[in-house]
Amino acid sequence: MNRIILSLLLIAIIISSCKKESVQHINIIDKQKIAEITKDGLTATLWSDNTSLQTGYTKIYISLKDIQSKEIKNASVTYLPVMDMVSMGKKHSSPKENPRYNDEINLYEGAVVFTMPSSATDGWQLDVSVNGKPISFPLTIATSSKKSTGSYLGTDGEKYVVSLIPPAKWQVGLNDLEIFISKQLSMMEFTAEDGFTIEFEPEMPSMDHGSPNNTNPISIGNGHYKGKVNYTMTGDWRLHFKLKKNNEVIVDDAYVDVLF
Ligand SMILES: [Cu+2]
Repeated sequence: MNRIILSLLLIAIIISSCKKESVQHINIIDKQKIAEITKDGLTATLWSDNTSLQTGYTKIYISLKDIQSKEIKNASVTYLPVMDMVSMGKKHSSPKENPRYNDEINLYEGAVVFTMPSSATDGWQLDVSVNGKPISFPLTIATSSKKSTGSYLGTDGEKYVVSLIPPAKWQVGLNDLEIFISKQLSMMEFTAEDGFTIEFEPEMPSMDHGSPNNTNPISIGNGHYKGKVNYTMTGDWRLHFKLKKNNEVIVDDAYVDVLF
């Protein structure tokens, strides 16, 4: 009798531990679905980290399925963000990073810097090319509560877009700081810009002080620059970036605002 109870108990333990394991193996996508289009047997789904898209540097993920609902992981995918400014009779693009397949999340991962919000008349679309086939997603872009990107005319006559890459979370003390710099080549073309040295200064405008022990962002390639910001308290912070080339100031004060 005792043996039967013991073996039943053992079986129960095995079953429950098996259950636990299978639950852990389920791949949960913690992304929000933005839009989905099926065209010529291809289903393309856009995903984001947030429920709504806002101005600033924004990760945009995409998943692709064929007509048999099989994941397509090896397509060549590009993004072209387009804003149609009907009120001014012109179209323009914005900085972007073409998506690449990320095995850890089973999604293609790219980014777009939305430089302005949608309005009643002017709207954004994301033109996606999958192995040369075009799919166009209309998007609504809200205004970010804090300025997280800006366009600046450099002393070299070039136009630059400087954007904060939002971290998952800010904390009091030292934080990783990453920004993305692009040069505007034309209304429709932007390119990542690596050649700057950057002087960085955080400021608390409401209290008229900065903070010590910050690290200037340095180029890590593809227009990305990485440094450290030291927040001595929570509240409103303004991050000032002076962009230099060959010791010459190109942009005196590119800045973004942070509240946490
Ligand atoms: Cu616009």
